[in-house]
Amino acid sequence: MEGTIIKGVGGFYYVSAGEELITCKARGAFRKEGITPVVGDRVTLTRHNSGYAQIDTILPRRSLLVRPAVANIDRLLIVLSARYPEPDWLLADKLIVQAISGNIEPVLILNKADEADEKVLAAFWTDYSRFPKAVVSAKEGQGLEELKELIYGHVCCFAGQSAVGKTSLLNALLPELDLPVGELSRKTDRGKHTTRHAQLWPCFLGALLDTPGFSLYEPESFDKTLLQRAYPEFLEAEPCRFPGCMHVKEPDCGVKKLLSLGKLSQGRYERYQLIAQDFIYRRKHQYD
Ligand SMILES: Nc1nc2c(ncn2[C@@H]2O[C@H](COP(=O)(O)OP(=O)(O)OP(=O)(O)O)[C@@H](O)[C@H]2O)c(=O)[nH]1
Ligand SMILES: [Mg+2]
Ligand SMILES: [Zn+2]
Repeated sequence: MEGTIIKGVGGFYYVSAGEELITCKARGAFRKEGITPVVGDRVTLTRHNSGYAQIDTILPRRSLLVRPAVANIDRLLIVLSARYPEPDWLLADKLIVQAISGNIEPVLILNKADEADEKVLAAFWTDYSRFPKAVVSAKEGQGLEELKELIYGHVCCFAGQSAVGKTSLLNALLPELDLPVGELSRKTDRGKHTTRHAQLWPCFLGALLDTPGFSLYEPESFDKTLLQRAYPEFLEAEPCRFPGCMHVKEPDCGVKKLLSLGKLSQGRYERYQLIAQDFIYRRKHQYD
């Protein structure tokens, strides 16, 4: 039998197969082999006369994300909150890099448009002009039709810090779900991590995955093609002096020239520098 893992909690996997939802455990050998089934995985399973069904194999994945751990996603819906919490642009840029390295198309979503000021809106439109995107409000329903169009026919996963409104957007798109949403902690202005597990909801001829909010991620690799896809605006640059230029400290860098001509977003470039320097540091120390 074949099915899709829609949720995994405490060693149990809930697998949707046809019209059924089957509670499974993973084959014992997975652990020894260091394999972990994740939400979105297509699996084969066997049922037993007593006890839980067993996941026997994980079918080849067409994509894999590490954080959140989800498989077979086509699009990563990176949600930023216009306000409360303030948009975490650096996390968004890191998630773009992560999506691209996992072979997933990034889509930028600015939620809480009802509370957005002009500055945030302008930054969102310029910094992400080359990516598919939408400005929405889960609260007031703004932009939901555009969001639906971005989702239609794709398996999409929400990602972004706690309290940006990922679950609220899911509720706005699929009101029958009526999932619990959280508040902001008044003391820390941080989310409360209301969603605890990734879960997949089939809809719009594709699926939506809700995930817990999180705030840290470090990309593992940073090769040239990844860089070009995560920073398509760099493609406008003249060739750099060094072919392996990381556009950070090297002389005669086309990207820095683009910046000095005002043709590149200062914010995007500054955040790029942080991500690239981090990566260069980790590459240097990976065998320490
Ligand atoms: N003003 C406004 N508030 C919103 C909007 N969308 C969500 N919120 C509020 O933001 C808070 C957090 O919403 P959630 O949907 O729980 O956020 P989340 O991203 O799922 O958070 P985690 O599950 O913790 O990762 C709630 O108090 C929502 O009511 C919006 O469009 N406008
Ligand atoms: Mg949530
Ligand atoms: Zn360069």
